[in-house]
Amino acid sequence: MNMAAQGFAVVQAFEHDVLAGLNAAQKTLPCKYLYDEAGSRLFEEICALEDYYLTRTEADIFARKIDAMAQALGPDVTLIEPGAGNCAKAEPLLQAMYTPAAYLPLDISPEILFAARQRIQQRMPGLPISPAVGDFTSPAVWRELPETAGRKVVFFPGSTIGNFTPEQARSLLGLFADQVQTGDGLLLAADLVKDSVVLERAYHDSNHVTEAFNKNLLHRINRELDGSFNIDAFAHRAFYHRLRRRVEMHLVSLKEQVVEVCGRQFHFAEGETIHTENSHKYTLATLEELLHSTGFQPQQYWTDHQQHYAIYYAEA
Ligand code: AVJ
Repeated sequence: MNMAAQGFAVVQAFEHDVLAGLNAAQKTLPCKYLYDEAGSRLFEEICALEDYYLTRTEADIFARKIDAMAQALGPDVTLIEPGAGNCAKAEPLLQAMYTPAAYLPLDISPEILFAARQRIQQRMPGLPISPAVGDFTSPAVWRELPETAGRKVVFFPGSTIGNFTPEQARSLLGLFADQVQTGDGLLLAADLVKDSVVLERAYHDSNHVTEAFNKNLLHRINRELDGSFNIDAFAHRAFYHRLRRRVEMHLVSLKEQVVEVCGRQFHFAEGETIHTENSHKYTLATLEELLHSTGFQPQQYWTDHQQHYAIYYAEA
């Protein structure tokens, strides 16, 4: 697909998904649409918040254990990273790895991806880097990656797996498993179940950045799909659902109202919500179960002293 056709397909998918989501009994918007340019910037702001422990906890584990991880991965490995973004996490790992064979980052945002490629290429001139642009949940984008000899490791940090329901997570790891051979690896990070106060504070921060991040989706619909959302008539809500082991993010309608999107009308009762994101939490046991169910054998894991967060290395 050329860039213009791709852009058109992306707009159509957004329109289709938003209309379908707002027509559902429980109104829902797919969380991947939170990450447009403004949303990605807000998410970066979230990552630096005191209340949002995930990013710094993960960074701390990487900082302390990067050599052990590189050793577990082994020599001459091709590192494949779905949702790589600015590739900031892969860079120190590639530096610590023994003669990495290649780096294949995948992301929906070409600008960020190609800027990152240039940065890493400068610092590691001998490393072959082949970025692919697209949605990593779609098998098509994986077919764009070049064939490589030798072992491969899929690198999936950031607790991105948390955005997927257990069923979706199984099919995503199944898709990863389809890309690798026996003995190849998966380095997977996930946020762990913990005190609900800590969890809820991370998604309802006192700086209101997560609120802005959530509401940005309504701004985006107004802009791109001719929407009439009155942003102030919705509130940000985030709560930990103990049985589903996930933080759910919603936008709550503060009054009865009708909103137009793409010329269609949607009715909101007072208190009705749009479910915008899930952030699933794992225990070491449920994470290992997920890995096993998709054909990966857990080899080793690393965690912080509070066991807030875990990074697993598993092999197919
Ligand atoms: C990008 C999925 C890891 O679930 O913690 C953060 C997204 N949403 N605050 C997470 C998010 C609101 C984040 N992940």
